[in-house]
Order: sequence, then structure tokens, then C-alpha cells
Amino acid sequence: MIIESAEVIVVELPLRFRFETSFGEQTKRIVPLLVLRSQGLEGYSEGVMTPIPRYREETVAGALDLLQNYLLPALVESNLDAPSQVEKLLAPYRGNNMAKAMVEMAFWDLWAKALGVPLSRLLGGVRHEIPVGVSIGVQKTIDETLEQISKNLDAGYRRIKLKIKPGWDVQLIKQVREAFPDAHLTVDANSSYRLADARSLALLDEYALDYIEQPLRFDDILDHAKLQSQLETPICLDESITSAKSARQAAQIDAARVINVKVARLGGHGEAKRVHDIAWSFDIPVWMGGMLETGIGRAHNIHAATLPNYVLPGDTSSASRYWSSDVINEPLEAENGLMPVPQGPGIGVTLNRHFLNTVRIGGFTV
Ligand code: OSB
Ligand code: MG
Repeated sequence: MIIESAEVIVVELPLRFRFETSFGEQTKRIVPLLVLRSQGLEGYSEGVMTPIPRYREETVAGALDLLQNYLLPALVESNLDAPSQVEKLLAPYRGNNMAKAMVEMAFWDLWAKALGVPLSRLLGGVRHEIPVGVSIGVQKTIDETLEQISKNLDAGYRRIKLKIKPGWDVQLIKQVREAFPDAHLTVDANSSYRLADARSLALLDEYALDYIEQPLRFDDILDHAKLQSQLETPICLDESITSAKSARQAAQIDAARVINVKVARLGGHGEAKRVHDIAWSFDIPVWMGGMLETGIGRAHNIHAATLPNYVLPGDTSSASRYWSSDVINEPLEAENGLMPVPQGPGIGVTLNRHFLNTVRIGGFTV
């Protein structure tokens, strides 16, 4: 299959809620979308990097430069016979997983469409719907948090993840647990603690959390293992897992008893599947994370989460929670905490070109 052209469309979309984490707050997203074209077909993907690098290192500006001047020129007019060949083509470029993931993921969509099958089938998926929960940001008050939780449990979501940071942790979780004794609860610190905080984090052991996500540095594995030896609550790694290698090393030293897989953070579906497989071989359950995706990234994530070791509810909740208008034509809505996998070839959703034109702030063609 020869890639005939690549188009990047940058859009700006307002979020329906203010999303506050330990690293800052977000009220909108700047989203680069990629369209790859071949034989009358189009493959789609979404970039999850941010204008300011507060989650991991990648930025929108850096990704656009890399895509326009290196990654897409390397791809266009190449003849590629499998997604693994795209990975090979991108391998010489170090890091920049999210930018590389855009290329690899759009190719998977295109490839699945050329074969006329849903992406989940090509990836080895075994589910037609995936269990989902919600990620709730830091709120102004504990009462507001309780209200949010109640609303989302009533909507059928299967687990509640709360963002925490030093000073917004034990008191919050104590009150939440009292109000919701049976809920599946987790917390996500987004790297806001240090190993020296082990004793205060151990205070959370009392509240039967399913796991604590990424308490320590975004690039650390070793200190997480030291922390795990002082905690009952399982540690789940997010930011620190950037490859199958880091997943294996975390598993080998007991730094992660759960793994949050984000296809985009890992550089694409190929590496995400290898992380899934390694975790499975260590009996480590995984779940599909999220980066406040539009319908394009969300559909990719849903397909990837159909693999057998995605046994815990993920962050891929209904698109309508995030957006008043989405960039795709189809709804992606969970019911009773289950997100249906879009059927039809590839990721199974289509771009709403009319809406895109109203929110487009830039882009280019290669
Ligand atoms: O750490 O999982 C995270 C959003 C942006 C960046 C990092 C994270 C998140 C979320 C939200 O927790 C997940 C979602 O609802 O898409
Ligand atoms: Mg996280």
C-alpha cells in the first residue's frame, strides 16, 4: 500500500468541564488530527500532546515540526505492507512517542479499512464492549466532588478515579469512602509526591482503593518499587510506562501491580499490544487510559481495549462528557458502564468535515 498524501488538521476545542490535576488545569484542547490517504481510503488519528509539557515532555509545536519535516515525508510515497513496517520507519527517531503514535495509528486505521475489518479484529480483540469508569479532576470542595461521584455512579460508570495532590488526599478519600462504601475507587497523583511521602501515602491504605496511580516522578520506576514495598494499595503506573521495556522492568521489580495503557504515550498500537502481553505474562491487569481525546483518539482506544487483559474499567467514558460537539459524526456513548466498540472497517467512525472547518486553527499537507 502506497501512502499518497498526509494531511494534518489542527483544531481547538473547548472542554465541557475545567479539568484540574496536580500539574495544572485544562479548559480546552489543541488537537492535531492526521489523515493518511491511499487508494481512495482515509486513515485517521489524533495527537494527545499538549501546548505545555506538563504530563510528559511532548508539545504540540514540537510534534507538528517533527511530523511536517521528518516523519510524514519519510512515510509519504513509501510502499508499506504492514503496520510493523511503519514502526520500523519511525524507529530511528528517538522518543516522541505521541508524534510517532499519530503516524502508526492512522496507518492501522487505513490498513484495517483496506482489509475491510474492524481495527479491534486486527489487534486480536475479544470484546464487543469495554468496561469504563470516569476520571474526576480536583474540585473546589469535597462536597462538589461527592456530587460529581454520585452523578457518575448513577450514570452506571464502574469505577471512580479521583485526582489527588499533597493537601488534597487523605481527608478527601476518607469522606468519599464514607459516602460510597462499595464503589470501586482509585486515585491519580500525576507524579506529585516523593518517596519521602511514603508514610502519608500509606494512610490511604485504610480506604480500600483499587490502586494509586503514578504517585512519584513521571520518569521513575525504581522509587515506585521502594514505595510499593511500604504500601498495601497496589501501585498503577501511567507516565512512567513508555515502552514494553519499561513495562517489563516495572513488573520485574514490583513497581507496578496495575498498568494504565495509553496507546499514544507508547507510540502506537504495536507497542501498546506488547505492553498488554508483557503485563499479562506477569499477571498484571491493565486498563485503557485517556488524554481527554476527541472521537478519533477515543475510537482507537476503544478498539485497543478489546484485548483480553483489559480487565479493569478504563478512562474511555462517553464523548459527550467532554465535548458539546465532537469531530466525528457517530456518538461514542457508554451505557451501564459499558462502551460499545464501533463496528465497520477500521476505527468505525468518520470525520465531521463541516464541523472541523469551524474549529480549524491550522494544518498542512505532505
Ligand atoms: O493522568 O490519566 C491521566 C488526562 C490528561 C492527562 C493525563 C491524565 C488524564 C486523565 C483523564 O486522567 C482521562 C480521560 O478522561 O481522558
Ligand atoms: Mg494518570
